[in-house]
Amino acid sequence: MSPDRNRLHLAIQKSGRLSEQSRDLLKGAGLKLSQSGKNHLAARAENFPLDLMLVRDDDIPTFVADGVCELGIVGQNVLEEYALGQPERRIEELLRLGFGRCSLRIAGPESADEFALDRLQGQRIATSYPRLLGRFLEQRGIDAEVVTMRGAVELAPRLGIAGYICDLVSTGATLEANGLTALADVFDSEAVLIRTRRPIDGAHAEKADALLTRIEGVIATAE
Ligand code: PRT
Ligand code: ZN
Repeated sequence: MSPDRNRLHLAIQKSGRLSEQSRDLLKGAGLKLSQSGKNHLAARAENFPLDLMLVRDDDIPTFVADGVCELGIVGQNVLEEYALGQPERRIEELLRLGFGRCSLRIAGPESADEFALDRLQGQRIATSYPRLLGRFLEQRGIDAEVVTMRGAVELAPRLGIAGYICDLVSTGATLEANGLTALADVFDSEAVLIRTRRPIDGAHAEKADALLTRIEGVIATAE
């Protein structure tokens, strides 16, 4: 997957909650996309000098920060969790895209009216977003232990790993199915278009601006 430097590169999620809407957005912007590359790790716009890199969403900030891809589409949750671990901001958020909306919430087995943030003092909270949760707790002076899990966070209370969880919620069905209630909002998120802060050379910068204008047009009509 060595990038063709004559073309612009945009990283999107290969398969998952953001994939289809990311592709639909680009098609809406008039791009004709074709599969290419082994294992479908890349796709090409036939009518615009743009290659898509199809990757795991967690890798998108790294690709864009390093300038391997000039642009990317990713959830603000993944972007901010990444950025909190970096000393310098190497990614610029260009545009909110209006899909992939969700909230990172603290949830637990009690009801919301029994709950106050102070109850988290000294507790264990399981999450895949340790930096976002850590910032939230620190800003509120709560001393709790953050337990990092890669997935299946909603099982942590039942397994006795942690008393509370901090996970993404959209419909709330997963929390309900696990006997958990949302208790506090940590971070609201949607998909965003991002751009590297590394210098993009002249011709590429013009292409990136042209693409941004097209995408802005799609978003403006959808609003
Ligand atoms: O393989 P890859 O690493 O690329 O994908 P992934 O499994 O890490 O991510 P994926 O496809 O699940 O989510 C991609 C992005 O979609 C997230 O980073 C968010 O920006 C956004 N998004 C929007 C969500 C949700 N809604 C969401 N509900 N991501 C995850 N969930 C999960 C949540 O973690 C929980 O398990 O869905 C469950 C809760 O959903 P409800 O509807 O039951 O509340
Ligand atoms: Zn992921």
